[in-house]
Amino acid sequence: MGRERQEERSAKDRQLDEARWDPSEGYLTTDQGIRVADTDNSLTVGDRGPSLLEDFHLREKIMRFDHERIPERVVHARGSGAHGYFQVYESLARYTSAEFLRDPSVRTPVFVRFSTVQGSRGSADTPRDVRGFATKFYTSQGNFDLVGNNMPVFFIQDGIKFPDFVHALKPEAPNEMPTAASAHDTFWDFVSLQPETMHHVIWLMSDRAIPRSYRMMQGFGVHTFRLVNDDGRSTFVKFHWAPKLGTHSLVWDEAQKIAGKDPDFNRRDLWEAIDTGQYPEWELGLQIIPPEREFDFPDIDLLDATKIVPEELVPVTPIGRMVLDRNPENFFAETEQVAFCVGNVVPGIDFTDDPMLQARLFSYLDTQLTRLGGPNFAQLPINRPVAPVANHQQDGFHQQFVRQGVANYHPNSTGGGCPVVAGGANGGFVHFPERLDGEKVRRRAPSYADHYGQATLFWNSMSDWERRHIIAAYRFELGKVTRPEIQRRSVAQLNRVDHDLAVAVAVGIGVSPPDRPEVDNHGRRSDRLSQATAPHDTIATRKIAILVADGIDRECVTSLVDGLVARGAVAELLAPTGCEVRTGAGGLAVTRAVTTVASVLYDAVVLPDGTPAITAMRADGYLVHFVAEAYKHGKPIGALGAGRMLLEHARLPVPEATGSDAGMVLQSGSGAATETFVEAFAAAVAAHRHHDRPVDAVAA
Ligand code: HDE
Repeated sequence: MGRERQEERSAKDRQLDEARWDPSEGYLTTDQGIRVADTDNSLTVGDRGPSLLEDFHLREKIMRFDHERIPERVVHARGSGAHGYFQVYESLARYTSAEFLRDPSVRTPVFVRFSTVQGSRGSADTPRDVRGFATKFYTSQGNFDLVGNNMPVFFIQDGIKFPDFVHALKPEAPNEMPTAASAHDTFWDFVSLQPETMHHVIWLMSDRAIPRSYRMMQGFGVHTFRLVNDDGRSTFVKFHWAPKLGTHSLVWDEAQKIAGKDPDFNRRDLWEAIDTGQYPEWELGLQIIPPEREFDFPDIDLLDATKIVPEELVPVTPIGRMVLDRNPENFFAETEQVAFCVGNVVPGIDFTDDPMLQARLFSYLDTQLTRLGGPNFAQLPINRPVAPVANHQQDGFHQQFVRQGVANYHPNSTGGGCPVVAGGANGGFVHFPERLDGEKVRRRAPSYADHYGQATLFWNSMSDWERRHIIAAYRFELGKVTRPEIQRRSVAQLNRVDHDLAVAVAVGIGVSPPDRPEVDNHGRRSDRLSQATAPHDTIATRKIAILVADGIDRECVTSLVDGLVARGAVAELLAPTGCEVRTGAGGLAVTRAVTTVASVLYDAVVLPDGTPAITAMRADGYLVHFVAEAYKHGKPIGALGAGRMLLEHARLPVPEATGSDAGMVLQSGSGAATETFVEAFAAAVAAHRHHDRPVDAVAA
């Protein structure tokens, strides 16, 4: 059976192969297959006369162009996708009858789409925002969609509030501003009036909202789901994706500048990593909660999407690995047309009564009708399951198949009774027979009442620098709010999360600070919430700028490149122009002119030895700014030999001679980079950012 299922991946590939259309050969034709003799000139009466209606090629070409756009997603409009596979480590048969979670030999094909939430399809990649992390598993039993985010909670507890929340978050109605930003009145008005948002808002104000890369962020299913095994036993689970490269962020000043320098920053990063064979990987983990423990967690209702279950209470069990190894061939056909649906589950995975999850079950199917123009979107190549499809659904806009036979109803005898229903024993989906009893009510459960405790938990769990960033983010966002009453109300809400936080934010935005705590901080923390506790052990795929100019020391540069590339980093030589630079030992090719990029697009910078080169760089404002800005953003900076002169010129605090301090790594003397230097510099890059510097881009 395992061998057969190895075929699933190639089955999906074959589907996509069949859909592949290559118009790059042969004659140009109309949509009707008629060869076109001239596509550059309309049919006119005489050289300068009016165009003729009978010009079918003109009419068709313009008509098709006029209708190229489809409605963008209501939320998560800006996204980037990739193909790959998922493989479970060992059978989870004791928890689930889902085949793809029971057979470790199976590589289940997946398509993942990452996204921002607020901005339109053409908006930049790096606003302060939640990131979507949606995965479609094409399993042998049908499609399973895990439509998650990079934060483990959501703003609201009941899906009926989603339209209100999204209206408040999106650009404001009169002027469609601001694009891709929550820093405006209606968002803060809503969240300050709806305290259940407090927990997610503090995540949004943290560095999680500005991931360095889609490849370096966690993913969460958010809701509690059920796994159901062959015996019908249900187990509650929460899904967690952990990136192999660690969880890393940008700093806010940098994120804003990237939005101008390279609005496609995260999209390009994902594309290039896959294109160069550095395939991103995540480990899928589960928090596994047996049904008898459902009510074991004080202040946490498992059905409340604004709450986490801290990993100290329920650890994450790793269950499998996902690798993304193929870029889409056509953005529109794949990334834009992919239709995720929370309701796509396979036997062995089931829902809970979380009212957010329940509302989503309706919304994701419904929204595609408008976005993809009718009910046949599951037939699109990117959405088609690898499992066979057979039913009595028919017709509708854009039907792709020519249905055979007369039996389009059930029961039938005209088609021999087919297709037949499966029943549980034959793999039919049987809903978990949850026992329910209750009155119809419109009422929020009392077990959902604590709106602040986990926001406080998050705040308590942060390192000093993470707290500084959070304060700066609140100050930035609320500083942009124009109505003082919204600012004051927001500070009052924060005073229920943590008094010091509220005071720091109030002072920053010019609101009178609260004089005493509204509630006492409970003092609890969960260390896994801090990015400072995440592993920092690799420099794989980090982009390192090596600044060069005429007169740079060739041996120094090549030893650096070799040492960094050997550790998996991407080293680029940036020079004042795109021409090769002169060295004592011949010309040296450069990657690109520094003026086409900026320090914000790199993880670290190195200044190799070479007195003539460094002397010239000191007179180049672009290069001096490059280094100073990298310093301000906490990035590792390496300097060898004469390289330190540029740091001194930029008035940066430089460690004495050889050594390293707060991510500044120096090697004195001339010649090749030593192993000791490369090792120390790599360690500084692996640490990601150095927020312990006297000059901080986000001092709050
Ligand atoms: Fe979504 N959400 N959502 N959402 N969501 C959509 O579906 C919705 C929620 C998430 O890359 C829409 O196909 C409601 C939570 C992602 O294509 C829409 C509610 C989480 C994506 C929709 C939520 C998400 C969407 C827009 C409250 C994290 C992008 C286009 C009940 C667990 C999927 C579409 C992609 C997209 C509705 C809340 C994640 C309108 C009603 C919670 C990653 O159907």
